[in-house]
Amino acid sequence: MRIAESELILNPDGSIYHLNLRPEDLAQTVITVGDPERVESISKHFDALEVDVHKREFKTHTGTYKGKRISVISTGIGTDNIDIVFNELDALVNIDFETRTIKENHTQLTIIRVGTSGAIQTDIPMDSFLVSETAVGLDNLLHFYGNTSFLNESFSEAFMQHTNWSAKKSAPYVVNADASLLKFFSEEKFIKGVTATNVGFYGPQGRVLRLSLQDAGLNDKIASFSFNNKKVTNLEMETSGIYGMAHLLNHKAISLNAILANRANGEFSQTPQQTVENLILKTLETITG
Ligand code: R1P
Repeated sequence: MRIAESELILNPDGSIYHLNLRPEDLAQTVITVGDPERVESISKHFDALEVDVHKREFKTHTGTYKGKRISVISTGIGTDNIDIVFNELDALVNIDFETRTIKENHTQLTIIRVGTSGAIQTDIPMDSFLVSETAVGLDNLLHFYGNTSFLNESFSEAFMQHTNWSAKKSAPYVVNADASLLKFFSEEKFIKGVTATNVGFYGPQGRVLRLSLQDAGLNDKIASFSFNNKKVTNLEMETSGIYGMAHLLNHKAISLNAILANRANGEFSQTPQQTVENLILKTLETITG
C-alpha cells in the first residue's frame, strides 16, 4: 500500500519532514539526547563526523566512534517529540521513500537514550547512573496506538489504586526495556530502576512555583508504591514513549539516566555537566566494548 504525501511527508531533497535526514544519513545504532547541545558533547568523541543536520529541536550527528557508525540525535523534551522521532527514524529504515511502501525486510535499530533525571527515593545517590528497567508512562502517547498488548496492565491497575489516580488523567501505561540491552547495561555502575515519565516538568512532576496542584501528595504516593518489590526510582519525560514506540515498531531501546536531582532530599547536583559527560563516556565505552 502506497503511503500518501500527507502522511509520510518528505522534503524536496528527499529527507524526512522533521528530522531532515535521508535514509543514508542514519546509522543503525542511535543515541538520543534531549538537549541539542548534548549532541556535540557526544560527537566530539567521534573519530570522524559524516552528517551534521539541524532542524527545530532535532539535531543529528552521524559518524564513527572506534570504527562503529553511530547517529546521535536530539529529541527535545517530551514524549510528543518521541512520537515524531521514532516514527521518522523507523520510516528512514523501513519505508521505501521512492515507492512509499513498507520494505519487505525489517531493519531493527538499537536506540540508547542518554538523558538526565531526578530521583524520588532518598537512597539513589546524586550523580549516579540509572538504567530504566521499566517505564511508567503518565503521558498519554501509547493510548493512541493499537496492538499494545505488551503493556503491563496489572502494574498499571495497582499503581492507579495506590495513588488514587484521578479519572481526569489518562491511565498510566507500563512498558519494559529491551531485555538484551538491559543485560548489556547491567554492570554495577548502573542502578536498575523503574522510571516514571511525565507530561510536564512542573505541575506533572509535583513542582510548585506559583500554582497549586490537583494532588500535592502524588510524588509521595508514587515513591511509596511498589510492584513485585520494585519501587519507582526516578522521574523524567521521555522513557515511556521511547520504550512504547520501540515495542510497537520492533526496535531495541534502552534509557540511561544521569541522576542530577533528588526530589526527596530537595538537592541538585553540584557537577551536572561532569556527570553527563561521565555517562556519555560510559555509554560509548559500553556500546563499543
Ligand atoms: C527536563 O529538564 C528534561 O531533562 C530530562 C527530562 O527527561 C526532560 O527532557 O532529560 P534530558 O536531559 O535528556 O532532556
